Amino acid sequence: MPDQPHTQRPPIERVAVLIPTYNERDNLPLIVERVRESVPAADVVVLDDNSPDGTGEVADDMAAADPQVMVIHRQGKEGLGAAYLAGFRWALERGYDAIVEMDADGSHRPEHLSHMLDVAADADLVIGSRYVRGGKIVNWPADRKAISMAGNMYIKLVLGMPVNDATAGYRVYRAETLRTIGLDEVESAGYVFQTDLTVRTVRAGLRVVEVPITFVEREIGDSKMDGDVVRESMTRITRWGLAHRCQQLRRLVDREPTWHRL
Ligand SMILES: Nc1nc2c(ncn2[C@@H]2O[C@H](COP(=O)(O)OP(=O)(O)OP(=O)(O)O)[C@@H](O)[C@H]2O)c(=O)[nH]1
Ligand SMILES: [Mg+2]
Repeated sequence: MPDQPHTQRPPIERVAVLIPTYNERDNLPLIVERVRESVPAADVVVLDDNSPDGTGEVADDMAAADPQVMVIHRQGKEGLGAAYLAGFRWALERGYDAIVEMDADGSHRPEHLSHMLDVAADADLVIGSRYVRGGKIVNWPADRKAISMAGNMYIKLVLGMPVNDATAGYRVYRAETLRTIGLDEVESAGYVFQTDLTVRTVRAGLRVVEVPITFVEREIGDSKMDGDVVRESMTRITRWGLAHRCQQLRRLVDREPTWHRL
């Protein structure tokens, strides 16, 4: 997206990598180990929704063995957005400078993170993007790719957003960004949460930078994506788009017509 005037941003010293989990017991140790190797200074915070497969206990064991691994246990499955909101509040209260979103299933390669953090030195939100030059998707069936690409095109069109991968779940937020956009007003609890926060960040006039990543489809465990996710996203995005256009129209109508002055 076009460069906005660069403002002086404070250095990023403390980083929290938030990993939401629901039934990821086999994936979790692998991803945590990769994050700890790739960015040793970063703390890892698992956000588990009381997974029936015992992911929470696996996380507890890792936390007991490593002071840089922490766990937030939530009561039950309330959605990805709700888990992230709890994690954001937790990290903001503890003074982290940058807060990272990363899936547990290996789709978001921790090996990209160091570069994303470097880019965040001069950005308010860094998105690990599949849909900029150099971005790749490995092992997605054609229909899944088509749904994701069409969804992103729809978002660009309806919301007039200059972001190519607004649904992406691999991100670095500066703490100040999360404070500015106001988390208390966010209602999206499911996957549409990602688009919601992208829109809020762009509309707040903050600097969003997309860096290309290679997204790798999960090899272990089951997806939590379903038709409801797509339906919820489309309904909300259409509603936001209409509300935005109505607002623009109202502003236009309220403006004093120039022919009055002729
Ligand atoms: N805490 C929490 N985590 C969730 C919830 N739903 C999904 N997740 C986690 O969010 C991440 C993304 O979920 P996935 O099922 O991989 O969704 P996806 O990446 O869109 O779908 P796939 O391509 O099939 O993997 C994973 O780490 C999940 O375990 C939830 O309700 N609560
Ligand atoms: Mg996944």
